Amino acid sequence: MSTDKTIKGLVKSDVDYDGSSLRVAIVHARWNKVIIDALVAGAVEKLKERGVKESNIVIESVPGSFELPLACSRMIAGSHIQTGSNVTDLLGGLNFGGSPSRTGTPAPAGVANMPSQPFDAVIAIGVLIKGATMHFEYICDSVSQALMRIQLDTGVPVVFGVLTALTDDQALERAGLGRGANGKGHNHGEDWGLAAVEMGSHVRRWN
Ligand code: DLZ
Repeated sequence: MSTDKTIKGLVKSDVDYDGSSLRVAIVHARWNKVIIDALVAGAVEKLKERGVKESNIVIESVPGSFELPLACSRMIAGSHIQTGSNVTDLLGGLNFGGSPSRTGTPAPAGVANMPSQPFDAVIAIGVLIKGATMHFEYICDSVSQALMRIQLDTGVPVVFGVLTALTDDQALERAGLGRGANGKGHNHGEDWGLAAVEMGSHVRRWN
C-alpha cells in the first residue's frame, strides 16, 4: 500500500446524482470577490455537469458572509415566487459560460410573482479571512451555526460554502487559485455544487 495516500478529503460518491429536475440557489458574499467568483464558477460548473438546468440555477449576492444566513432563509421561504426573469449578465465580472437566473433584479411587468418550483438546495458561499481582531471568529461561528439551523428548520439542504481561512493563500488554494509551493489547489466550489445535487436528491427521496 502506498504511503503517500492521503486519508483526508471527500471520497467521490458511487452514484452520479441526476440534477435535471432540481432547482438550486447560490447565495454568495462579495467580500474577497476574486476568490468568491472562482468558487461560484466551480459550483455552477458541477451543477450543470450534473444536469441542473441554467434556468433552475438562481444566483443572489449579499455584501458579506454575515448576511448569508438571512438571505438563505428568505430565499428558501420565498422560493415559490420568481422575483426576477432569467438574466444573463451575471455579476458583471463573473464569466463561467452560463446564464443562471438572478433574483433581486427588478422583474419586468408581468413576470413578478410567477409561481416556480421550490429550491431543492441552497449553496451559501463566503470567504472569511482572519484579520487582526476577533471579527473573524464571531462571524465564522455565528454564520456556520445559523446556516445549520436554517437547513434543519426548513428541511432544505444548505451547503456550507464558507471558507474560513487564516491566510490569503489558504483561501486562494481552496478556490483553485493557489500561487504557492502547493500549486493551484482545489476549487471547493466544485464539491459544493456536487453536494447540492446529492443532498437535493436525497431529500426528495426522504420526503
Ligand atoms: C467586516 C468584514 C470583515 C472584516 N471581513 C469579512 C470577510 O473576510 N469576509 C466576509 O465575507 N465579510 C467580511 N466582513 C463583512 C461582514 O460579513 C458583514 O458584511 C458586515 O459586518 C456587515 O454586516
